[in-house]
Amino acid sequence: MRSIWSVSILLPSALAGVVAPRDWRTMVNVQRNGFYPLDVVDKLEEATMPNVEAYMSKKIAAGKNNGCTLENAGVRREWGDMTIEQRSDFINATLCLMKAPSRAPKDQFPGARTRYDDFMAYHLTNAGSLHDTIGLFPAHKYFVLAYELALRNECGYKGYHPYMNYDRYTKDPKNSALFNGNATSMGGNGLPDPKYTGLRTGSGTIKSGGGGGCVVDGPFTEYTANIGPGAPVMNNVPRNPLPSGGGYNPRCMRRDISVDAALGATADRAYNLLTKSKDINTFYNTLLTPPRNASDPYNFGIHTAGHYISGGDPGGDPMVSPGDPIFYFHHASLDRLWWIWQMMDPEKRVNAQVTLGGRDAATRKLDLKWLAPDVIPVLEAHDGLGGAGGLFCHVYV
Ligand SMILES: *[C@@H]1O[C@H](CO)[C@@H](O)[C@H](O)[C@H]1NC(C)=O
Ligand SMILES: *[C@@H]1O[C@H](CO)[C@@H](O)[C@H](O)[C@H]1NC(C)=O
Ligand SMILES: *[C@@H]1O[C@H](CO)[C@@H](O)[C@H](O)[C@H]1NC(C)=O
Ligand SMILES: [Cu+2]
Repeated sequence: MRSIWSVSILLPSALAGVVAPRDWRTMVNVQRNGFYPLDVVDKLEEATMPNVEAYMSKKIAAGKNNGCTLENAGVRREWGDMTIEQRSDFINATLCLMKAPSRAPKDQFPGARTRYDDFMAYHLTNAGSLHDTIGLFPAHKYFVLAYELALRNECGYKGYHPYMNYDRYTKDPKNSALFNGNATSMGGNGLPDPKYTGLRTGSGTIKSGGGGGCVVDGPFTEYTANIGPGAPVMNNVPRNPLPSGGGYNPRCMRRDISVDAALGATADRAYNLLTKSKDINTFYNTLLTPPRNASDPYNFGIHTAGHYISGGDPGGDPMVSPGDPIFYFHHASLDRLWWIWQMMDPEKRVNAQVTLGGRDAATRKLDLKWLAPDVIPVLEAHDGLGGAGGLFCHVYV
C-alpha cells in the first residue's frame, strides 16, 4: 500500500531520493471516544489512509492540490467521537441557522423563513439533479459542504460537519449520544403515533420504532419545518398551501427512531459494499437498491436505511429530508463511504462516474443557487481533497 514519496522531486538534489512516507496520524488530528471500539469500516478507513497520504503527496508534487493538504483539511468526525463541548458548539450553530433570515427567492418560496429552510427549499426544487445517477454523490457532497460553510461562515461554527456511524446506533439508538434526547444530542424519538406502523420499501418493511409523532426533547423542540411536505411518509402531515410545496406550513419535526432501519446500515454491510464493489456502478446500485434477498429482512440499502433510522417528517420525506438536521449526518456518512471507496484506488476511482441512466456528465454543472456562490463542474465535486479550486478539502476520521 505504501508508495514512493513523490514530492522528493521538489527537494534539493542532495536530499532527493526515496523518502519514507509520513504517518498520516502526524498530519490529521484523530480524536476517538474509547466507548466505541473501531469497527471493520473504521479499520478499513485507517488502512486506507496511507493511500490518501500518497495521493496527496503526488498532487502536491504536481502542484494540483489547490492549497489543500492533510494538515489543513477539515476533519469530519463521528458524533460520538466529538467532545460534549464540540457537540454543543455544533448544536448552537444549527440553532443559529434556524433563526437566521432566509435568502431564497421570496416569490418561489414564500414559506421559507430561515436560512435553515433555504436548504430544504433547494432540495425540494432540485430533487431530480440531486438524485440522478451522475448527480447523487457529487451533488450531495457539495450540498453538505454548502451547509457546513453556512454553519461556519454565517453562524461562527469553528468545527466541521459531524457524520453518523450507523453501526453505533444499531443496538440502542434511543439511548445513544445522537438520539438520547438530552441537550447535547440531536433530539430524541417522536411521541408515539399509533397510526404510524412502519414504512414499506422495495425490499421489505421498516417496522415502526414506536415513534412517529413530534420530537419533544433535545435542542430542536422549538424548531418548525416551514415548507413542504413533498412526498410525506407519515400520516396527517398538513398539506402545503401551494402546489409547489414552497408555501408556509410550519409544523413540528416528527421522527420514528427505528432499530430495523439501523440494522440495514451495519458496518458489515458497509464493509461488503466497500470491498465487493469493483466499479462505481456496482457501488451506486448496492448503496441504493441492493439485489433482492428474501432471507434478509433488513436489505434496504444503506442509503434508505440511513434515512429511516430517524425517518418521520420532514426527515423521511425524500423531497424535504434536509428539514431534519440528521439529514446532513447521514449524507456526510455516505460521502465518507464514497471517499473510502475512492481512496482504496484513488488514481482510478476519484473521477469514476456512474454511467447508469445515460445522462451526460461532461456538461453537468452544480449550481446551488442561493446556497453557495460557486457553480462547479460535476467532476470537481468528486475530489474531496482539493476539488473545485480547493473548495473541497476535508477528511473523515
Ligand atoms: C450553546 O448555547 C447555550 C445556550 O445559549 C450555552 O449555554 C452554551 O454554553 C453554548 N455552548 C457552547 C459550547 O458555547
Ligand atoms: C448527554 O448524553 C451524552 C451521551 O450519553 C452524555 O455523555 C452526556 O453527559 C449527556 N449530557 C447530559 C447533560 O446529560
Ligand atoms: C441473503 O441474506 C442472508 C441473511 O442475511 C445472508 O446470509 C446471505 O448471504 C444473503 N445472500 C446474498 C446473496 O447476499
Ligand atoms: Cu437528497
